[in-house]
Amino acid sequence: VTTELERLKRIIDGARRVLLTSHENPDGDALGSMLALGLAVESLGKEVVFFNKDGVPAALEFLPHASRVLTDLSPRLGPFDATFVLDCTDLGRVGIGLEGTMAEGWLGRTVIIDHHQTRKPSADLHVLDPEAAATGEIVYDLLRRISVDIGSDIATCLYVAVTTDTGTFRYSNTTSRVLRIAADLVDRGASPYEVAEAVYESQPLEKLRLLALALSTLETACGGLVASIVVDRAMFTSTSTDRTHTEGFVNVPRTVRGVEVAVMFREDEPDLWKVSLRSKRRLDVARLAERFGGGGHERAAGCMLRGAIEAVKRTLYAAIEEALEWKG
Ligand SMILES: [Mn+2]
Repeated sequence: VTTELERLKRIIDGARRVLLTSHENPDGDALGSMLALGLAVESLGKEVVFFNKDGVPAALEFLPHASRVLTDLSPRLGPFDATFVLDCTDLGRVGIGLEGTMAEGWLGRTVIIDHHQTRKPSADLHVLDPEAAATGEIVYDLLRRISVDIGSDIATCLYVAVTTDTGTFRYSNTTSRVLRIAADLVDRGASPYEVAEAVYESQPLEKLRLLALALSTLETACGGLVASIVVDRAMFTSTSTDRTHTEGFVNVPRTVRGVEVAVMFREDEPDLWKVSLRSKRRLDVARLAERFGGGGHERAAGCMLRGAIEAVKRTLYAAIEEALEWKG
């Protein structure tokens, strides 16, 4: 990672106009690390453009400079000398076919920065650190190395990145190092209370009404190792909500005592279910999701399944039982 950060520094030094982007359906780490790096590059006198296909979700609109994130990447904005893709292992996850644009040189040098390993390089430079809790942690390391002054705007963006990806320092990726980084970011102007209030305590009322309906379906399987909830189309209609309101729901069944795998079945189209999977310790849910054409990370993954809910549940539970080697 040290040599990659040096190469990244040289790319920044040599660039005049830079594009920053992150994965579709962005989370706090995707947007926080993207904005932090962009503001830092801008402070070095470069021109920066922020892009995310899906824009900024309401809960993250408080991020400094969030209003500058474009959702439309007009050709007139480029060409760029460099493009930084944050919090995704591959250019495809930006969601707009950037891979194809590369050939024309419009993106300039492409750099992927992520805290997950990849088997499939898709950019000129990959800065990957699976030891880092969040992409924001890697960006923090970079900014310290290139001696950018981390003011309160950048500190807030990076603090949001590391707190959201660690579940506010509760997940297994919470290290003493990321806690020290967070403390330093607070010293530089990030406010833990204001961030927590904006991210966790500013939910639209209808989202909680939807959660109440979803929780009424809570059930366990595999002798209590699995807990699941269902969000179907009738629930969206009766609460005037949509899929975006299910963000974070899968973490609720995860809190049941003894549960190893939490599942949310969300009906995106009639009888077409988006299955979100979260695990605690034993199960690699990315491998499980891959069996059904999905993917993700070891502790958080997803796939699509088609059919009536009872059949979809049976299929998934059988696969989990097999993976956990559980015998009922
Ligand atoms: Mn992340």
